Amino acid sequence: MTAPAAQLAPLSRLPASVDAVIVGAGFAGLYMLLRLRRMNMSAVVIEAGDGVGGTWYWNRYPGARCDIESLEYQYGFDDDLARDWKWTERYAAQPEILRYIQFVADRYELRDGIQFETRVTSATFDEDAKRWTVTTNRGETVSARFCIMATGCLSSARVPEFKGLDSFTGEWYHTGAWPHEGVDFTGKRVGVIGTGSSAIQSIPHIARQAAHLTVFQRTANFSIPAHNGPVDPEREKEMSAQYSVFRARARASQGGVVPRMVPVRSALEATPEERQQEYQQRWEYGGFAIGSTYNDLAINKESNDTAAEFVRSKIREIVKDPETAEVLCPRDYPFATKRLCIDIDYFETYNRPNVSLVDVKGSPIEEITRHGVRVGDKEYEFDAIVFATGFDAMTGALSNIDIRGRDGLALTEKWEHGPRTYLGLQVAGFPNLFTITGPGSPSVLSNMIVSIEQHVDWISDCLGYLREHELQTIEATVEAEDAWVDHVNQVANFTLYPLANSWYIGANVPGKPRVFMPYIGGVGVYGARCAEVAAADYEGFTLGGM
Ligand code: FAD
Ligand code: N01
Repeated sequence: MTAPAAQLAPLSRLPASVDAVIVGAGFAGLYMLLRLRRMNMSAVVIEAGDGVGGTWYWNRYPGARCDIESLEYQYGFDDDLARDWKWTERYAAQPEILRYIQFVADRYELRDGIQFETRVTSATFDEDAKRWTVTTNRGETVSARFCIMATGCLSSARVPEFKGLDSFTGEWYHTGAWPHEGVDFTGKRVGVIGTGSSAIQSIPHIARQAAHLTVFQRTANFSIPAHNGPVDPEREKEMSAQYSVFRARARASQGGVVPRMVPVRSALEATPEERQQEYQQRWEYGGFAIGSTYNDLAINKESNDTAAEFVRSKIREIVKDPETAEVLCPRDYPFATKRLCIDIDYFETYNRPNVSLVDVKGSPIEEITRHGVRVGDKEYEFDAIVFATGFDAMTGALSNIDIRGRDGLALTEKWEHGPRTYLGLQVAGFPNLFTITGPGSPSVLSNMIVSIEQHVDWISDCLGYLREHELQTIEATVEAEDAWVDHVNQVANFTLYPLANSWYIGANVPGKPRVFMPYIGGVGVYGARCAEVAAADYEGFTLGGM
């Protein structure tokens, strides 16, 4: 997806030395740059793509949109920004979110601080100089006091290692690296591999264009209708009048969104009729609301089963062919312990005559052939294949960079048995390296913009503290890191989440260590802990002098 180093010439725009290198120009990298500039620190952003946007730059597949409502899925650091930008839909589509990020880049004049079309290949800590040397695929290097990874949790798109992919004579695409000019599937025979969020969003669109669409499903997923529509003008008015007040409530919440429909009891305390009514109410409301119908859905399997059965009953209601409906009914994991999918007409799409579903759970895809996909002894012929096969999540983008800390220790070696961090912000042995929404932080289990802002604010305050106290380095201690990793695991094991073979646990990448990566304790609890650590003069970190 990026040209090899040998083909790229240096752009000679990178400064030789800065206070901070920021890798990535998505929501995280842009806000980080803004904060550092406001502190009069010199910083440069290095970005592989040729524009800003991160996720919203790369994921241009048809149907891509947010699943956190637009009014919440935006920056909250500037009330004027929230007032000046108007979202059109309850769940904004990718082009609109990308326009928003571009608007932000222009409004705060950030573009001249970003070098595009450049991939960071290595980052090495020099213990004597106490500086990072960051190298790019153009052969350039930058020396920086701080190295801040804003590389994204879902930015390392992954095509499974299918035998024979090179021999396929048709076109193929990955949802996470979609061509900018779009793809016209009109009249084509298309195969989609995968039924996660990206597939669930794109399948209805592809089905409307293609002559025939075949979906290969390994694991059936829970999906809830978005009931998308125009932004509610009343709510828009209320929120944009004082956005920071709403954002403060989101920051104190479990998931990083302003709590509504707060659950007050166990599913088992409700009668079957009450449960039916309460699930139905949230199904009609749409989106993630159903996940918080009761307060024990994430921790009690019996309660969880009631939600799972409700969704299965909906699938049977929508999908006309009973056999197809049964294949689409998720049974392999508890409700919402993989990322819940939010859709527009997903299950309805299987009622179209030009759509068929192939269950590859028992009989996996054997190979990609010259003409299509082989499952068992059956070959399906296609003009195009779409890999909606997800990402090497949370650690993939970091592992792609040769990051070396003290004594030349490679991050990949340190994380051989799974990622270890203190608060998801720092790694022992890697001074002055920060990971925005790193493993061990709420990140992907939250409204990510809220988590990104909380991390960027914390890192900025930390760098301000170091400067004020004339300190050169900050590094997580091994003890603090060990304790945090234990805590992250304990909290995860208290829930039903580890029962799912999800990307949260690395299960989608063969050979990846099985470790529950995000912190499930909640955005509010986590933010309070980070604040306490800072207030206690960065407890759990070693601070180094000049
Ligand atoms: P990213 O947006 O991933 O940006 C990281 C950037 O770093 C990329 O541009 C990448 O090119 C660059 N980069 C990585 N490695 C290198 C390198 N070595 N050198 C140079 N550049 C590099 N979250 C939500 O909370 N709500 C949603 O509704 C939602 N919808 C999503 C929909 C899709 C299709 C996907 C894939 C994710 C979604 N997410 C959602 C998660 C989403 O990733 C975050 O919300 C957010 O956009 C992440 O921003 P970021 O800046 O941290 O990372
Ligand atoms: O990726 P995924 P995604 N043979 O990993 C299947 C965010 N997001 O891009 O489940 C056959 O979820 C795999 O099967 P299985 C969101 O956080 C948000 O869809 O491993 N199938 C699965 O069905 C989301 O969770 C939105 O058995 C194979 C699919 O490919 C995250 O990004 C939209 C296979 C991958 O699903 C990732 O979503 C899009 C194989 N060898 C993304 N290998 C919103 O709605 C993999 N699969 C906002």
